[in-house]
Amino acid sequence: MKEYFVNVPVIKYEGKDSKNPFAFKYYNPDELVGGKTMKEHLRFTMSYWHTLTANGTDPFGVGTYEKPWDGETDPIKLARMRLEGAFEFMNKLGIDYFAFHDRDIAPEGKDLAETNAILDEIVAYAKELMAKHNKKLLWGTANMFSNPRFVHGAATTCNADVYAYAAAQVKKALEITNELGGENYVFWGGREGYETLLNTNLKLEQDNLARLFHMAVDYAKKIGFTGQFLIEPKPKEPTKHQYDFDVAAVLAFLRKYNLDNYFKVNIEANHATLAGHTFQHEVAMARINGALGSLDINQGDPNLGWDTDQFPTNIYDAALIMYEVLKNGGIAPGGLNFDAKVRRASFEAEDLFLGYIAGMDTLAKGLKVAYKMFEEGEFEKVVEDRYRSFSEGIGKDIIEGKVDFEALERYALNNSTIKNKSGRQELLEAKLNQYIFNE
Ligand code: XLS
Ligand code: CA
Ligand code: CA
Repeated sequence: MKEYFVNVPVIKYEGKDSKNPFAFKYYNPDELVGGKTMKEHLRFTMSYWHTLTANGTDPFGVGTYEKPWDGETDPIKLARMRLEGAFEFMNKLGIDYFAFHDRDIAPEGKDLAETNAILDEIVAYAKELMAKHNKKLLWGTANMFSNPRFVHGAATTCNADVYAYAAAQVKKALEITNELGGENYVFWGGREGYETLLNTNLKLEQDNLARLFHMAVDYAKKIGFTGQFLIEPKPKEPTKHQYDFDVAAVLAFLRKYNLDNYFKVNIEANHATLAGHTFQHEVAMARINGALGSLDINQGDPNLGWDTDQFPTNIYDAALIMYEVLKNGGIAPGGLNFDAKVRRASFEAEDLFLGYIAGMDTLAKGLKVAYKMFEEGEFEKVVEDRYRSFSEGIGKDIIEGKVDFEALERYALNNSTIKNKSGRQELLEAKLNQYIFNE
């Protein structure tokens, strides 16, 4: 097969003192961390859209990225070249998984029938290349936000014809995800929200969204798709109010519509910060609710404040996220998907590899720091001690449901000395630094 990224070698682990930009300094795929290899812990995944399809366009200017297939005008040939490039890209980085939207891998035709036929042709080729290169699909999804038909939404549109189209598109996306052995299926509702309540039936839109999810669950059963369904929260962008605002909003929605047994969440770092949360908050919220599905690992820029989808280089986030993942017992069948793009000015094809290397090294280091924190249990012990009052006396009675308002009032009236203890945040943050510096 033709080589596309000719200036980039196979990326190997060279250790922390390496000066080679095309080498891993911390990600050593076969290194054991607590009985599992780094590769097994991290389940790194290539995002098809940012890596193969994006061109660096921003609201003020056209694309800048240079790609080996530039100049190819036949859309089918272009799709096939990108697919070949995708496998070379994964091979060179040692990434086993990819994730894609239906419209990333194949162009649309003149109508739905032709679009589906083109998709089938490309999916068949993807299946062949997956077998040849031993690659797996972490998740598939339907892009129901780029085409102008979704101007009023997809599952939350005011137009029933568009709703039917969206349903047909999800049906097909589920079929191809199943065909490629996808381990998950993601819903990100780019246009599922609203701009003004002056023209919006809030209840009908959310009821219809739930109807589409139920149809997806039913259809998955019908075709034997056993992958995990995921919803990806995001509070805004492109709509002002998106229904899947954050993990808490998604959980409330799932419970209201009896969907909580079928769905977990795919959490993206940059979406968490847009919702005013830390990434760790969102992951912890999902974990304690048994709903942690998968992670889109990137980071935003606090000075910009929009979804910049940058490669993750923040070691604090990496360590704290991997700490949550370890507490969760791992992330499988989800993974760590680089929903990240290089900056518009980093337009050479090599920059993409450098972005992945930076991200993979950061997460690998984060994993090692987190494993030490997890194994030594220092922070867990602090938390346990902090709540000790609930494991004895009146606290225990509260937990065991043995007391009511009257009993607690009696207790409070007879207890004239309430004493609190310091939360020691500064000490704990210094301890976290110590784990990071020493690992
Ligand atoms: C956009 C989302 C999107 C989803 C998949 O902000 O991150 O890329 O991950 O549709
Ligand atoms: Ca994402
Ligand atoms: Ca994003």
